[in-house]
Amino acid sequence: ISDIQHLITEKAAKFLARGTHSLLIDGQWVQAQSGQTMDVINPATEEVLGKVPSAGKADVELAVSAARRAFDHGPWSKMHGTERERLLLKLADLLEANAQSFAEVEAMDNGKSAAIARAVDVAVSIDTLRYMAGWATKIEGATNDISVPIAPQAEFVAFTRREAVGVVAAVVPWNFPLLMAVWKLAPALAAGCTVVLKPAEQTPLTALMLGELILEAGFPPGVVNIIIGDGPSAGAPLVSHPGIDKVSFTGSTEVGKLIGKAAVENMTRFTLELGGKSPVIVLDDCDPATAAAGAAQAIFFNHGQVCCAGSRLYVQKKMFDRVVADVAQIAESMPLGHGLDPAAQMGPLVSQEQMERVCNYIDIGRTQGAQVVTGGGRAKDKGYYVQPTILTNVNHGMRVQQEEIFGPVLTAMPYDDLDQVAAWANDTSYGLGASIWSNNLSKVHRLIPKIKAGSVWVNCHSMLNPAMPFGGYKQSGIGRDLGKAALDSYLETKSVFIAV
Ligand code: TXE
Repeated sequence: ISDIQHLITEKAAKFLARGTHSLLIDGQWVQAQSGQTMDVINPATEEVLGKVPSAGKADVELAVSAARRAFDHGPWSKMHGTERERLLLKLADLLEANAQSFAEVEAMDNGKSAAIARAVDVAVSIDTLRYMAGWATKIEGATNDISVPIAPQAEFVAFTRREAVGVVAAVVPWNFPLLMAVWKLAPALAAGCTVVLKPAEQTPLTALMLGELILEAGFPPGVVNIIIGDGPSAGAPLVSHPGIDKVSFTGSTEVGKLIGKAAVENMTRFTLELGGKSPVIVLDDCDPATAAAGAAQAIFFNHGQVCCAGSRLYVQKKMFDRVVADVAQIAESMPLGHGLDPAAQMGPLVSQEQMERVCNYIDIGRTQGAQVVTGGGRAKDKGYYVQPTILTNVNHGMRVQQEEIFGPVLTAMPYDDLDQVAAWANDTSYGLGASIWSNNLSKVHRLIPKIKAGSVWVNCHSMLNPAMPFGGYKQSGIGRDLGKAALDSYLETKSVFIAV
């Protein structure tokens, strides 16, 4: 810490200087029952940034019991929407006041730029808390004018109530650690649920900082519990616990399927936001330089570790060479460096494992006949950096064209006409996002309904807003984060008939 102390806020330095962190269970900071800890690694330096408890089944048990008590009997169960709204707004204000510290810790834990973390991760977390706070006072059922055929003379008052689903297990990944935690916490708390949050083991720190603000804001004990641990030891017992009423997961499709199966055993509700292989479709009427800049942003933002990253580029064949050359030039001019370096545009990938996985995919591409236009492997000797990479000469039979790489690797293919590109755009098992680059409104409108994806962006990519639902078609998931759709997924509907 002493080496970088001058680069970061006093609050961030103090937090990191603790060295060993704790779990948040029932309003208390505690160590794992087993006493075990694990290291948190700074991916830019490969050094240990701190230690966190490694939770297991016993800690899951305590956290779920605390959340259960808070939901069933605690003061939370008697708090009205106005009170939940006030607490969520207070949390947003506290996060805003500490935005820089959160951005710096996120940068060191995940590898991303602190400036981006502040402008995106932290800023959108604040917006999401404020947006969802508003829903807490707007949860409404409906009254119905009904008659019942078997008793036509009888009169009824009939209405629906929306009620919090209960205790939520929120399991989140490492690419946007704080933001993903907030995407789950904000609607769950607005709805009146209590939560056990499990951040990714690679990036647990900002969730723990958020836990401190949650206590400071005044959320009652047990309303939010945070356990740190890996998938098999902590995630699996959490999502299969019978005390959990709903699981909300963001992560790989592989683990999403395991979670879905475990949840169905207990009829636990679940929403899954999973992987993607999102196409970027460039039509022949648009400015090639603008499309290239957009395509580069679509894949290289957050080093390609974005579930809706634009990882497949399709350019109408007469513009293909020009657009690919422009994206390659942008890739080659992007400085790589650690998250606290203001000049760096791309940082390291999150972990050694992820770096190796991405480099392995580039090698698979080569072996299957892809041509490397730029990049092609690891950058730097220290830190988990991967060169921004573009592969051409690819086809839909190749693994690099079908599987989520989750790194700064773009595949590019030329196409002839709209029917062909629409078919190719849909020719993967995923369906999270897609972007269309064109000024021809009629062609754009003809393409939008053909694309099987939860989000379609026109002349932009990866645009998100707390008011706009986000989620996947096909194997990219079930259900939606954000928007009213997210709030609804944390509510049950009760039908009430009163004979009068
Ligand atoms: O994801 P995991 P990993 C994709 C991306 C990446 C690949 C592997 O392609 O290369 O997944 O990343 C928890 N029960 N995405 O292995 O395992 C885990 O502890 C319950 C896309 O890191 O899905 C973490 O908190 N939980 C993605 C979370 O699941 C389990 C973001 C996500 O980890 C569990 C991340 C289990 N059995 C990776 N096993 C996106 N769509 O944004 C693991 N976990």
